[in-house]
Amino acid sequence: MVQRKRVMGALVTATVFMSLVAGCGAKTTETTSATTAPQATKAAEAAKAGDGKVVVGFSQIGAESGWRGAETQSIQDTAKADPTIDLKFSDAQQKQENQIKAIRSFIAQKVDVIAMAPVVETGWEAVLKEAKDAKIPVILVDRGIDKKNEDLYTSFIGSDFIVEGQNAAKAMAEHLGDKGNIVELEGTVGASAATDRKKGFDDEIKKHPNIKIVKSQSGDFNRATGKQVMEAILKSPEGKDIQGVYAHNDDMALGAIQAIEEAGKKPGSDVKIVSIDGIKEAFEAVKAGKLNTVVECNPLLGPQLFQAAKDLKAGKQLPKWIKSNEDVFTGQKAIDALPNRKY
Ligand code: GZL
Repeated sequence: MVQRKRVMGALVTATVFMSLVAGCGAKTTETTSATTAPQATKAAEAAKAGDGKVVVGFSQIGAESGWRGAETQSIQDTAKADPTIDLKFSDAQQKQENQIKAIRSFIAQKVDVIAMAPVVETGWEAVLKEAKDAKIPVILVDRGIDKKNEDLYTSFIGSDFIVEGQNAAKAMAEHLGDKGNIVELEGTVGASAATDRKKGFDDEIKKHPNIKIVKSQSGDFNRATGKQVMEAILKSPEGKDIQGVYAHNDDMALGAIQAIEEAGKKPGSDVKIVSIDGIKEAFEAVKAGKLNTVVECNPLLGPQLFQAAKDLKAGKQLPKWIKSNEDVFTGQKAIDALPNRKY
């Protein structure tokens, strides 16, 4: 009788554990009702260990741009295609507090690796210290955090935003014939991608004294917001004499293009446009003569992320920065590349 009770007790424990793990959206193995006590415990243990899989908790910012959607797709598709990966994915809807909650949940689930795209650079110290205390390595994806917290993450997989900004400035100077007034549409305030794209562009454009940034404002990496900001600028005194727009991402550039057209001007000719990301729609806008240069920023980071997670689980060292290779596309080069663009 006691033996039966013990078996039942173990089965209940395993079932409860499995439903908890399943509730977190994890891929779990099915346990059969015929499982006896020792096997039930083994099944529960295996589920906790992710069946020898590499269990990665990823905190995604949200879905603010075409680029972000492409990154999410890459990460989810790569995990789906790889049976050795168990991905726990969380969408923070642009809120840092949701990212912090997700990271705490990953710590509680004892994942092997925590990955995150930090919406802004600051405010991560406490939660990343908790991850460090729990001996769970952290990989930053596509955005960075405060340099003073470099010891709180293992590796950053992403672009050199300063170089992207410099390349955008060089292209803008070329398109403007080295003179003119420009508007800068900045990304999310406090995001490393915005801070560094601004620094790279503004420092480079200083080498062209006849080019003036007459207005610089955040459009939050979002198309609708980018359009609204551009509409307001075009109605302002500074907006009366604009020859160029530099947008920190394609979505804001595409919003600005709409605003410029609605104001009766020709984007791509009256107003030169340079943006960063390289989503397909931006290449199509170049082909339509409405956008002049696209600086590529690679969002297809899924393969690199999961290779890095596997390497960490295998005890390998990672470089502090796994840098993306990127290109700059102007005019015919963009048109020729369009058919092969993957995002
Ligand atoms: C860049 C990434 C930026 C993209 C935007 O790595 O963080 O965030 O440029 C996205 O499109 O919103």
